Amino acid sequence: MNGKFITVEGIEGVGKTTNITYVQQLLEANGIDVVLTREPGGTPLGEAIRALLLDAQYTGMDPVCELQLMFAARAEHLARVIRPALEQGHWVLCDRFTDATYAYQGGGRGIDTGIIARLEQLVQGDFRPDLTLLLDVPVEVGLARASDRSAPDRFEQEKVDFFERVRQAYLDMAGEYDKRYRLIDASQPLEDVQLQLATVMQTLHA
Ligand code: T5A
Repeated sequence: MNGKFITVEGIEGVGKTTNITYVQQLLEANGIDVVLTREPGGTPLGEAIRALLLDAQYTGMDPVCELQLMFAARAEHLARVIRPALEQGHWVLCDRFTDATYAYQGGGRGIDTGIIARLEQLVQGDFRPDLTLLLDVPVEVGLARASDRSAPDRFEQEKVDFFERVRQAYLDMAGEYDKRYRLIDASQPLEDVQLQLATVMQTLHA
């Protein structure tokens, strides 16, 4: 595959959606064709699964059901969008990917990471992101930003403890996979966050 696969991760309200288009602009300014996509979602079937996953009427969904829906949407996304785009030489910029599963279903829900790794192997084989931008803020900052913006979805109804575990799982992965991860302090004003992102993306071209 010719293109690079870049993922953007972090807890709710950290600024992924706000900043991913900025990263897209940085890449496009360097003449790179970018496919912007998201998880769960990214395909018609994936977006239908996303609607089920975020719908607050399914509060209390069984964690194993939730886990399998994440990977079901991902299999479709890989087959129809991500792999074909990379094979055509595009770079793919994805708002969340499998690290979100390790963080939310692993860290947050407490599902054994060995089980997640088995599903990851089934769905992805050895395929992994080339770069992961982890936007990090304290949980209370992220939740306040998210709640200012819209009514809470099924995940946003979780308690602070849940998001503390999710954040810690992300920080643990950033430590373990330090070659792939770049940690961005997203508690700063937006201009400072974007300066950090521009610096990281510059080193990618160098
Ligand atoms: N999920 C997903 C799993 O459990 N497992 C998985 O495997 C996957 C793939 C998806 C949900 O699914 C879960 C995780 C999620 O709960 P989502 O909509 O993709 O949901 O994710 P959310 O985190 O809910 O997305 P949000 O839109 O809430 O958060 P963002 O995108 O991080 O934040 P954004 O950009 O919308 O910004 C939020 C607000 O903050 C402001 C923005 O203007 C906006 O109003 N803001 C700032 N304000 C001040 N300073 C800054 N630096 C700011 N940056 C942004």
